[in-house]
Amino acid sequence: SFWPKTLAVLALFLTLGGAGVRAQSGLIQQAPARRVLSLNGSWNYIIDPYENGFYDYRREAFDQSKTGKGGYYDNQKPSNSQEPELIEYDFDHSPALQVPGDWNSQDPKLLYYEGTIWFKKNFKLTPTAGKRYFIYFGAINYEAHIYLNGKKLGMHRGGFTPIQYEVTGKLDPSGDNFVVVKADNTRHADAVPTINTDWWNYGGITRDVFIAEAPGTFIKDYEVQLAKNEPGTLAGYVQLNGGGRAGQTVTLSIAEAGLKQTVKTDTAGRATFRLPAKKLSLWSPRSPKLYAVSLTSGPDVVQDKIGFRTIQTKGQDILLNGKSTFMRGISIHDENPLIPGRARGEGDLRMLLTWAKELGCNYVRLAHYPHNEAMLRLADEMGLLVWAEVPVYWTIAWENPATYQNAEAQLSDLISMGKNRASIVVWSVGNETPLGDPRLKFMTSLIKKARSLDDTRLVAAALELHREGSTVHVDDPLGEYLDLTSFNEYAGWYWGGMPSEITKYKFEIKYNKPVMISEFGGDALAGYHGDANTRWSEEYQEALYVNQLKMLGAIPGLRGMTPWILTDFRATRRQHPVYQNGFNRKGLISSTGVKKKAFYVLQEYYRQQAAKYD
Ligand code: GCB
Repeated sequence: SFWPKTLAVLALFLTLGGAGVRAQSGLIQQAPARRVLSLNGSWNYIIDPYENGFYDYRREAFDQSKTGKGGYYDNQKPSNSQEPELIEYDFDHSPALQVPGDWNSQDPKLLYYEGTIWFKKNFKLTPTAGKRYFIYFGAINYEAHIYLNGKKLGMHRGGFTPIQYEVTGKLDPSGDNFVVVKADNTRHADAVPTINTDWWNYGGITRDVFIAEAPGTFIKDYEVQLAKNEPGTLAGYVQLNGGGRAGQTVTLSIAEAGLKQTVKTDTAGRATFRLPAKKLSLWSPRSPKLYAVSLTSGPDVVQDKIGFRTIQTKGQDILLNGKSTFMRGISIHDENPLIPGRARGEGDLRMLLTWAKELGCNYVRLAHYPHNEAMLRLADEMGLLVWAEVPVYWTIAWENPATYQNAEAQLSDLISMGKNRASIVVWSVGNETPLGDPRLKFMTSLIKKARSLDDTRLVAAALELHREGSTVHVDDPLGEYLDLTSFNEYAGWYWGGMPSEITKYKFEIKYNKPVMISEFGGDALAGYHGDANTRWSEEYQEALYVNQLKMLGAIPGLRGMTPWILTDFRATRRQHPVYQNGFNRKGLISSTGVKKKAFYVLQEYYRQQAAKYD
């Protein structure tokens, strides 16, 4: 018939158009700090490569059918009747995986799995009248369909940003509830990221899950930062959500600094404040001062720990709190090489950042996608500047509007998640994207979006270069729109001969902006030794770092770098059976936690830079 098809087309249009991609309009700030019920722990799972739990045998989705029933999200159990129904799945007798955690590193048969896995968890929660409830997932890779007590809450695409749904009125008054997630990590050409990347496609519920409780009207969103170009002024806003949000008073207080201001919300429930704050100790890597900030409105109180600093560029300088700085960085994936799999908790994250500190870093590039919010908070606490990025990587479907919407939604969620973190100084809109007009339009739109959401931080992207003889040109037209000239540069590994030969290269850089080398490096198998020309040896990587640092030292505007990479990490494209075995070996630290020789070369260089700048 006509209608169902039209509706299906409409639904498809809405989904592809992005309306189905965003789970919500704006994330709740500090959701984990509210009264929460954690849903971390064991979740029963069912591997479902044919998606039998989602489609019937005519390939019609159960959750689109008249009854909406029939899918695994029903969590059906045989009744006690004399003629029990045929049910061909049973969550309660299925094995369990730990959440948070990717599935690949938890069961050898799932190492390469790409497709659907269903997860189910029972929980006890008796809702209190007048309270509101929100279910929150830190991240699910990649496409997630989420159901509570058999009813669909929504669908979300994007493997690295939080998902949150209001469940007020949907919890069972008896207190017995269950949540089912269909997680599907199938790669798609028009997805963000696209089919081809150089990291493992870890699937599953990879970050924390909880239910947060809030009063009927609550502080949903806020920003508390120094005003742009006015380091002596605090500015920001509070957004209330719920009935009666207009005309409410909101109090911002930073007791330690003796700061307090009470403001009233407008008809939309938004209140803005501005107050002189000349005596604040500014946040910096050397002194990562965080203030206890409290926001109060009616019965709702939110506490946060926030640092205050300024970041700007002037000519080729990067000014942190007005002072020229050199960003001694390292790139990091959201992966614990020792598992190996996605970092699962604060211990893993602290291990990674502690290694970065040991290297002498004041800066980390959290590549190539949004990392855990806990990582951003740790960077605040430990004193590390952060480059935060969205997975607009390599060959994105530049001309597909739905792909753009998806990328923009991920960028918006990243900025929403990170806007109160002093550590974050750079929003990166992508990595090594190929030149072309559709790409330029896509990327400049993302840059515009980032600036519209946050005009206090720098916007960058990891660009590429091209060569003519021994001249290296950096003139990507995108560079015009960015605050940094940041590019990846693999002399001595992918091009340019042996490490000892690369110092002959000279850089021609089109833009008068601070130069940031977003990547360089080469593979070394820890414990494999040879001379400086023996590829894969620690000595080769060591020589590569020595000569890279010499070569880069000749760039007058050089103001920082994030070599590739802190630790070895799993990557499907790395097939060499002796040296790689499914790992990218560009780590300065091996997959067993051993520091390679090049680690000490960079550490010494950073010691010298720190002496010069700090
Ligand atoms: C790059 C990519 C990074 C890769 C790296 C490599 O340029 O940005 O994701 O892992 O090179 O090792 O080739």
